[in-house]
Formats: sequence, C-alpha cells, structure tokens
Amino acid sequence: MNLRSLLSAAMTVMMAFGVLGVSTAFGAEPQPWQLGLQEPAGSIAERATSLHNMLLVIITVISLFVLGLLIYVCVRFRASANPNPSRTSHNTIIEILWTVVPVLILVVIAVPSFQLLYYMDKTKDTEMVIKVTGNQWYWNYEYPDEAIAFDSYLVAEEDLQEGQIRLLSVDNPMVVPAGTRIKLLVTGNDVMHSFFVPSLAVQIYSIAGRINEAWIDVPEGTHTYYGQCNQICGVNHAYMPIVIKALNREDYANWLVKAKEEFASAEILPTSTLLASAN
Ligand SMILES: [Cu+2]
Repeated sequence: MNLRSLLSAAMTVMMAFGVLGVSTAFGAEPQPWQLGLQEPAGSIAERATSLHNMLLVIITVISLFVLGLLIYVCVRFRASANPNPSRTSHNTIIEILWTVVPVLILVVIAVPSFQLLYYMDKTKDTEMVIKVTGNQWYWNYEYPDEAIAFDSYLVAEEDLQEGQIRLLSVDNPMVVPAGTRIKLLVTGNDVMHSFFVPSLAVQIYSIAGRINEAWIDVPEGTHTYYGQCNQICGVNHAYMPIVIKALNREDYANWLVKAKEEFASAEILPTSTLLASAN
C-alpha cells in the first residue's frame, strides 16, 4: 500500500466516524471530525436542512456537468488533435440555453428558499417570549412574563464538571419548556454580537439600540442545544457560548420556581413594551 492510498483510506475512515458522530447525537453540539450540519431540532432546522440537502444535489450536478465539459474540451480540442481551431464566436441557440437554464434553476431554488424565509419570519405564532442581550462577553436572558433575568457565563476550563463541554458549557443556561414555540427578542448592550444555535437553525444579530425578532420551536424531549456568538465581537468572542436547555413542562415549572427566587428582577420591561420597540 503506497502513501497516497494509505492517506485516502485514513480519510475515508475519519469521514465515516465524522458522519457517525453526527447521526448518534441528537441536536446538541458539534462533534469531532463532524461533516455536514448538526442534526436538526425543530421544524425550522428540519426545513433548513432539507433545503440545504436539495441545494447540495443541484450544486453537485452543476459542478460535475461543468467539470465534464472542461475535460471534454481539453481533450477534444487540444492542439495536437485540433490543429486548425474554429473561428466561431456566436451560437444563438447555445447562448439562449446558457441564459435560460440558469434562470430556471434559480427559480426552482427560489421557491423553497422564500417559503423557508417567510416561515422563519412568523414570530407572531409563539407561546412565550425570551429577551436575549449580547454583552462583552456573555449573554443575558430575560423572561419578561416571569420577571426574571440572569447572566450566562462560560464555565472556565479548570471548573468544568463531569458532562460539561470545554468552551461550550455555561453557568446559567437559557432554560425553556420542550415542545414550545418561543419568540426571541435579541438585542445588544455594547458591540455587535450574534445569537447562533446551529441545531435549532437560529442566527440573529444582537445590536445595541435595536431589538431583532426570531423564533425557535424547541422539540419535545429533554435536550441541551449548544451555540456560540458568531459575530466577531472582541477579544473574548470565542468565550461567550449559548446553551439552551429544554425541559419537560413539569421540570420547567420547578426550575421557574427556583429561578424566581434566585433571579427575580424589578427592572424588567413587560413583553408589550418590548414588542412595541421591536423591529
Ligand atoms: Cu459576541
């Protein structure tokens, strides 16, 4: 076995493990050697993933077609096989085809793409509201209807406990009831941040002086979803992860009782005031 075939065998094994890693973990976090997207959680992520899969097929077919054409002209019209090149500079049929066919492909892509865009924009059909504020360099979560608010900081490497993930675990995760559609009102306190949780397919800018709306539908089941700030926001940009912990209704109610004791805040604006200032 020569070096090249050894390397390609090693790559194949690593890719297989990467794919396995993705499929065995539900939603949650990135996996070592992961290829592709994280397992989708919720209807938005499922739609985004199927759009991505459809685009992947289209783009692969186009790339292979163009590659085939290139190889064909390189071989068929090489100098030794074709010593007297043609002087043709126009061909109406081909020119119409290479204009119309890409337009049709774009139209085919636009239909599901706009459907998803408008679906993601339907923030009004939600059951609860959480206000998310990006800070240098941590997140603050506010539950306006419960009058609680708390900061969420990265757990330092030396303080990690069993089951916690380096650079992704936080002290106080955003806790949500599973099987709920949640409106997120995202804003910032200083520089631009971005609230990004790949498995829930939510990514929205957090900008001081503005409130951006997004929604997530957290599926049933107790799961933890991990994300990160993905707007380069300063020296500790890499150290402000996002953790969304979904609990069943009963556990969520219990958490709420404890959270109200710990995180009660008198300064919280009611949802109606927040929504009135949302963009
Ligand atoms: Cu940030």
